[in-house]
Amino acid sequence: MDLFEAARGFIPVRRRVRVGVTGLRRAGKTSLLTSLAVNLLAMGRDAGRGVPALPALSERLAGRRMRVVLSPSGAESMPRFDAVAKSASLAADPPGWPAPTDAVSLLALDIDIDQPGLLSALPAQKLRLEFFDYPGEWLLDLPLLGTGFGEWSQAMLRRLQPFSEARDFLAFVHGLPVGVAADEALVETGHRLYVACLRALQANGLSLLQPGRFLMPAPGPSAPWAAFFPITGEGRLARLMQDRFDAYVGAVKAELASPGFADVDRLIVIADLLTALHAGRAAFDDAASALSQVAAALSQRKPWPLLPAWLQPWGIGRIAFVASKSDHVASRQRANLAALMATLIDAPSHAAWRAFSVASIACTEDFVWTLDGRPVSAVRGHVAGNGLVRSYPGEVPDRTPDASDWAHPFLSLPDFTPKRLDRGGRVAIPQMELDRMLVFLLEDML
Ligand SMILES: Nc1nc2c(ncn2[C@@H]2O[C@H](COP(=O)(O)OP(=O)(O)OP(=O)(O)O)[C@@H](O)[C@H]2O)c(=O)[nH]1
Ligand SMILES: [Mg+2]
Repeated sequence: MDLFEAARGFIPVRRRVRVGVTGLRRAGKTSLLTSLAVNLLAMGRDAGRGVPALPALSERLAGRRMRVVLSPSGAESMPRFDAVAKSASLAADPPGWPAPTDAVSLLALDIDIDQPGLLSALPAQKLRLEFFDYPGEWLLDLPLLGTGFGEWSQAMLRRLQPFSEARDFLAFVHGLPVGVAADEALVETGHRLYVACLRALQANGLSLLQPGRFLMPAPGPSAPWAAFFPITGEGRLARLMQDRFDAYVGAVKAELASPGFADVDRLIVIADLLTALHAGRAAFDDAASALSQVAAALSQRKPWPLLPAWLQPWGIGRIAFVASKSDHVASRQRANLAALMATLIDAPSHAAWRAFSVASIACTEDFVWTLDGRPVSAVRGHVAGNGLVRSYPGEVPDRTPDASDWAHPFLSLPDFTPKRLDRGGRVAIPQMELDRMLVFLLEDML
C-alpha cells in the first residue's frame, strides 16, 4: 500500500469499487450476487456475534466492526439488482432458487469499516461496493473486436462442420448461388437458421457461440444490422453481411465505453465447469476454449485502442476465475476443481488473478460413502420430491482431462434444493469459498 492509499483510508470519502460479475447463462451469477448481498448484510448486522457469515472476511477484519446497507438508488440508469426479491425465494416454503435474469443489473452496498487498533477513533473507512451482473454471452463478443468478418466467418463455418445441429444452416450457406443478390428475405432466412443453430448448440452444452448477443439480445428493439450470418466470398450478399458485422462490432465497442461498463475495476468470471464435465468432452473443450479466449482478450496489452480503460491492461486490477456450484463435490474434489480452472486460463499478465471453486448457495454436506466396498468422499443434500440424496459424481481432474479421464464419465449432478433462509433473511446463506474470493478481490482495500 503506498502513502496515497494509506492516506485515502483515513479520509471520510466513500470510495467506489465496481466489480463486474460475468458468466454464461445459468453459470451462477444471480446466486452469487444474492449470497454476497445476504451474507454481507448479515455480517454488518451480527458483527462480533455468532459464526460469521463470511469467515475469511471476518478473519481479515480482525475484530474491526463493519456496517453494511444497500445503497440508495439515486438517479442512475442501470436497474438495481433486487436483493430482497432474490432472497425471498430462498426464504419461501419450500425454498427455491432465485429466478433467472436476462438483463444487466447492479447490486450496490455501502460499507463502513472501523479503523484498526489505535486509529479506531478516526472516521471509518467508507466503501461503495458495486457488483455489476453482465451476461457472459456479451463478453464472448470481445474476441470479435480483434477479428475481421472474413476470418471470423471462415473459422465459424469450419467449427460448425461436425455438428448435426448446424446441418440446415450449412446447407443454406453452401447452397447459395455465386453472385446472389443481397436480398432481405434471403438474409432473414440465413439469420434465422444461424440463430436456431446457435440455440441448438447451446442447448447441447456448447459455450463458444458468437455473436453472443444473438443468444442474449440486449434489451429493446433490435437494429436492422443485427441480422447477419457467417459467409465467405466476395459477392454482394457477403459484402452486406460484412457491413452488418462491422456495425455490430461498432455497437459493442460503443456499449463497452458507455458509463456503467467503462469503470469496472475488478472482475469475477464464472464458469460452470462441473456441468461442462458432465456434458462430455466436446462441451468441455468448447467451454475451455471460450474461457481461454475471454481470458486472452482480457489479458492482451492494449488490445484494441478503441476499448475503454476497464478492458485495457491498467483497467481491471484483479480477476477471480470462479468454478461455480462446487457443493456438488466433496472437499478434495473442490480443490481439484479450482486447480482445473487455473489450468484453463492463460494468466492475465497485467492483473492479479486467482482461480476459485465456489458454492454461492451451498446445499450439501460432505460424507464418506462406501461404494463397491471402497470409501469415497461424497456429498448429500435435498432434492425436491426425493428427500435426502447422496451423490458421488466422480473424480474431478486437476488439469485438462485426457483420454483416461474421459473413459470414466462424470456422473449426474442432482438439482439440490437450497436450505431455507429464515423469514426476513436474518441468517446467513451457507457458502463455500465465496468469502475467500471476496477477500482476494478487495485485499488491497481491507
Ligand atoms: N448446488 C448449487 N447449485 C447452484 C449454485 N449456484 C447456482 N446453482 C444452480 O444454477 C442455477 C442457475 O444459477 P443462477 O445464479 O440463476 O445463474 P445465472 O448465471 O444468473 O443465470 P441467468 O440469469 O440465466 O444468466 C440455479 O437455479 C441453481 O439451480 C450453487 O452454489 N450450488
Ligand atoms: Mg442471472
